[in-house]
Formats: sequence, C-alpha cells, structure tokens
Amino acid sequence: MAKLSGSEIRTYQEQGYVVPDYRVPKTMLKRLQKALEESLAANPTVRPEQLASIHTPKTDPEDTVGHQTFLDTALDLDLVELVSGVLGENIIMWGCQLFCKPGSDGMEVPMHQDGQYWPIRPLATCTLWLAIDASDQNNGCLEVIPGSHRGQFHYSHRLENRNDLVLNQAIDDARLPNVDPIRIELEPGQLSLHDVYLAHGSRPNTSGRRRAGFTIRYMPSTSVLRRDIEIPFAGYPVNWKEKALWLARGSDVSGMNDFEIGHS
Ligand SMILES: O=C(O)CCC(=O)C(=O)O
Repeated sequence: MAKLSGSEIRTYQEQGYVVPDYRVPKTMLKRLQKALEESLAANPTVRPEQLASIHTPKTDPEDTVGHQTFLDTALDLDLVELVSGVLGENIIMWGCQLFCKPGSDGMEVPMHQDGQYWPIRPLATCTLWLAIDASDQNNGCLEVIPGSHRGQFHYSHRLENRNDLVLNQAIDDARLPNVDPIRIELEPGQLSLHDVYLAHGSRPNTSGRRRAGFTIRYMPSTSVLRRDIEIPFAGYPVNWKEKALWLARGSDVSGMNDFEIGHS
C-alpha cells in the first residue's frame, strides 16, 4: 500500500532517509523504462546524469527535452500519498531529474547537500529517488550519511571544477558525521526518500551496467520557490526563474507560490 508506516516515518525523521516497503506498479515501471530510452535518444548532447527538468519542455538555459511520462509519474497519487507521510497534506512538486549513469563512464556525484543551491524558503524538500535500473554498490548507487540532516544546517562545500563530476560542489566540513555512508541498493521499481539537509552522493559507475534513477522533488506548500534569489552555477544549468510548480495535493498554504510561470 502506498502509505508510509509509523516506523518508516520515524526512520525518515531520525536518519534523514527511508526505503519504504513499496514498489511502483509494473506498468508504471515499464512506462518509465520506455520514457528513459526515448529521453536518452532525444537528448544526445546532454550528459545522462544531468537530465534536469526531464518532465517539462526544453527551456533556455536548460537544454533538456522533457517527457510527459515523467510529469505523470511525479503527480501520481500513490507517490504523493507516500511523501505526504513526511511532508503533510499540502504538497508542491517542483522538479524532476534523471540521474542516469552509463555502465562505462558513469559520473560521480560528490557528497553534498542539495539545499544550499535551491532557492526554496523556508528550505524544505523531500526527494523521491526511483530506481529505473537496478542500483547497487557496484554500479554507483545512492549513498547517504545517516543523521547528517539533524540540526538543519548547511555544511561548508568546496568548489570542485572537474568535468568528471555531476555537481561542482562537495562537502568539506569537519561537522559531517564521521560514519560510513549507507549504500541504498534498490531493485527496479523500488524507491527511497531523503530530506533536503541530508548529505548524499554516489560513486562513478564503470561496472558495465547502467544505473538510472529518476528523482522527484516535493516541498510542503508552507515553503516558497523564490525566483528572486540568485543561485550560483552548480555544475549544469537550471532555469529557476521559469521553473513550473504543480500543486500535487491540498492548497498553497504560503499563498506566495506562482503556479502559472513555466506552464506554457
Ligand atoms: O542519483 C545520484 O547518484 C545522486 C542523486 C542526487 O544527488 C539527488 O537526488 O539530489
């Protein structure tokens, strides 16, 4: 059933992430697999780990041709029901990205926090990471530092201007809990949820097996996507000024989010 249990909600609150006992239906997974292939073919010049806004049409400065299946999935009522367990009843879907690591040269995602380059205030987001391919420690699965979200502060990041990284920033902060990362291994159709303050990343993929994950970003509507805040370049272009928002459930509690911008 698409509902977080009490213990799953506690795990998310205490550890900053959870792998719910839920799989998307086989029909949805098949649609996602097809949409992934079509999107890779439609975006030959974009690195497959950097397919930002894969749910919307191409806009400048983003260069990604989107696919309707990803938008439909992001607004799926069962997935929204799942995240409501940690976000509450009023939910905005504000972003989607494919992180598809080819089996030969899949790029590393340095250990980072998302919030420092997202103009959302108060900062809040739950990321749903859905495995389209099997994702395991050999092909560069998502890794998280459990509990690193506690205290809700921003770790210091250093700029990493390397072209073999998905993002140009990496946590460089002695306050990061000194614990081994947890590797989130998922079968196709399984998913994890993680909090915006959680430190996470993933290693390069040279396993010979592709690792594709589809992320959906949801925020409580008590938060506002602030288009006036200037966000520094984080490794690939993101069009914050025209980012489209969808009210996935409930109402806009802040009363300040714009649901028309970006919906052409
Ligand atoms: O898929 C990955 O390896 C990284 C995902 C990530 O950084 C994110 O969801 O913000």
